[in-house]
Amino acid sequence: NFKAGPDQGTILKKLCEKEEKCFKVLMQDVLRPYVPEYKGLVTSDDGECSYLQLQDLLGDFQSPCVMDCKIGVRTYLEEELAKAKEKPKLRKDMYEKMCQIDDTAPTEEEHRLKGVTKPRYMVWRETISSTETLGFRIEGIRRSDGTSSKDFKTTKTKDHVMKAFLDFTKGFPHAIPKYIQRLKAIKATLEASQFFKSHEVIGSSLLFVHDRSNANVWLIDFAKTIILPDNVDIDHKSKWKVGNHEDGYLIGVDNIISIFVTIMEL
Ligand code: 4IP
Ligand code: ADP
Ligand code: MN
Repeated sequence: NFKAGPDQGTILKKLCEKEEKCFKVLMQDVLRPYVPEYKGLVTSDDGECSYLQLQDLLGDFQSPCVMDCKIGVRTYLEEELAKAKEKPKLRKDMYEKMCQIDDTAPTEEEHRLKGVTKPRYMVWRETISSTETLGFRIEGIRRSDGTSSKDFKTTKTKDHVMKAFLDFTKGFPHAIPKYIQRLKAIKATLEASQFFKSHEVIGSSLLFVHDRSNANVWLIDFAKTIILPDNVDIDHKSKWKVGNHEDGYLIGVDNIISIFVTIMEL
């Protein structure tokens, strides 16, 4: 997905200033062991582009299996919602992505306009997947043979998700208790984290990685993680209402833990 970094065991991700800010804070937070190490900025030779140099989380694995789960009940910023309300911008690409999955999903008007707003598309994606109900969704899985699948857009029920987790860990039973242990540590650390207390975490993922001998989980993708306004506190599990900034992050973590625990007891 990303370019290899100049230092061994690192990758380069296109700079997003919000994300850089998060990584800087995270390097000083109790969550540090659970995110890729941030090694600073790198500029391309022509000086055109800047990149975040991050620890390659796959670096210590041999033929890793990788799963990306996007966490939270909401996948767009309140700011994007406000913008769309103020001046609705129709997205043809999102309308087309919608039709590809279900050509009966757009309303008559949306069909006529051949466009939908971004929040309309994002909310629809949340409702056809497990995001709305379970607080997370599977974005993609890569198997040890290198083949990958992004075919989880309509994976919605607990049962359906569990089947996908079972398939992901098939042949690697040692990974399941390791994932549970790590997720419990992540949950406890989130509850103690000043970063987590002060940020709205949107569109971020948990990255699951295992091979024949190891398994681990990290928090990644802070491009849409933003600091909360001074007067706002969230608990990351209360219902989101416009303006309250809740993200449902802990709902997702709890449900993933509970699904892995169910799998382990099978
Ligand atoms: C994508 O929808 C993802 O939600 C992207 O999030 C999002 O980028 C895209 O918005 C949206 O079109 P599909 O997954 O259904 O293709 P991510 O980058 O985490 O995958 P943002 O910038 O919101 O994160 P646009 O506006 O970038 O197209
Ligand atoms: P984007 O903001 O473009 O969605 P992400 O940060 O979510 O980018 O990363 C996209 C994918 O790249 C992830 O699903 C994961 O497979 C891979 N990835 C991200 N960060 C790392 C990392 N530090 N090490 C290894 N792979 C990573
Ligand atoms: Mn992203």
